[in-house]
Amino acid sequence: MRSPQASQRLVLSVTERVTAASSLAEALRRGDRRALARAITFVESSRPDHFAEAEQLMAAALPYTGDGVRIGVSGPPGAGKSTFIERFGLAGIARGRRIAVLAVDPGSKRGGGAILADKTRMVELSRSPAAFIRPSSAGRNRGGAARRTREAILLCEAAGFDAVIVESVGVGQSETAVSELTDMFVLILPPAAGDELQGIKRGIVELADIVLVNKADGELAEAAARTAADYASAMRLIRPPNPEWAVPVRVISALEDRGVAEVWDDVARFRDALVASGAWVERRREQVRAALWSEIEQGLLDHLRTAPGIAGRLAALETEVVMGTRTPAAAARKLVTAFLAKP
Ligand SMILES: Nc1nc2c(ncn2[C@@H]2O[C@H](COP(=O)(O)OP(=O)(O)OP(=O)(O)O)[C@@H](O)[C@H]2O)c(=O)[nH]1
Ligand SMILES: [Mg+2]
Repeated sequence: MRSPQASQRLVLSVTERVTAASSLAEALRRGDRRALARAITFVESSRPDHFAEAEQLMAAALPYTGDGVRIGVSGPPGAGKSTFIERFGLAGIARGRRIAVLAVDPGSKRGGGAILADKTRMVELSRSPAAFIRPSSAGRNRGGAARRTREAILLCEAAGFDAVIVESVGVGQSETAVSELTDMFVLILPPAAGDELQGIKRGIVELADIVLVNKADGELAEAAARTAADYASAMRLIRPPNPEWAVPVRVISALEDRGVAEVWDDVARFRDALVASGAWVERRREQVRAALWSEIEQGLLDHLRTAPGIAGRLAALETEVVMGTRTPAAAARKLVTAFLAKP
């Protein structure tokens, strides 16, 4: 049994933690960037003793979220995403916005924090007091990465950042994950020859709300214009994600800062069009609904995997399935039944 002092100590420490979380939430609301960084560290933490604080922080932040615009920026490695975001972010600040940049790598299995930090230096943007830049490592599972980014976006909004830009590094699943977390999906492409163009997956182009062909400068200018024309005609064959919005395809040079600030006008027009039709709100509702279900699935699976006696049964059933002596469906049913039968 616990001694009275120990119980008292426990009570105190819980109170202390609640206080710590609420004073962190207050600092966050004042727009304190260090508090924001600490808050994101809490929600990214996989330490069980941080879960309660993280949840309290999110609860305190939630009422102050939702007014900003969430912009996803994706594209093949080296397309110029970071260079674009730096210029775009500075242009946004010049227009009176506060800009948060989150760089995520949901596809990578490596803990990419250090690599990302290196890639996302954005020196000039990071010097501005109206900017917050956060590289974020992928963590072990895709669901987890998406949750952390979703919560980091909300924390940025609660801290008064009215535009949150999410850069996804790499190609593949990450684009889909990012488009599920943001209001608007910006696809950045390098100039490319016609056959290279095939390499960009159709599914990714279909997600784009705006396509920017970057590096339209110097020797690459002509190739960029050609690429943009090719995409513009390809886009006409694709059903746009939003009927009220014709996806613009444009050439820019992030390096020479041409065509970049204008993207803020696209953001405003896009938002107006989708708010007017109701699609803006619907997209966000759909996103949180999907997130709820993914959390439920994740939670149930965690329960299942750690339930006493289940791991052994699972291994045995897996062997039977692999040996072909039991069907996957029958094995799954047996496992779930055993799990639910637990007292
Ligand atoms: N010529 C030219 N080069 C550019 C332009 N934008 C970026 N670059 C160069 O392209 C390279 C990659 O730029 P990044 O901004 O790091 O590209 P990224 O898409 O963020 O790259 P990853 O994050 O590694 O996928 C750098 O050498 C940039 O200087 C541009 O508009 N014109
Ligand atoms: Mg980058």
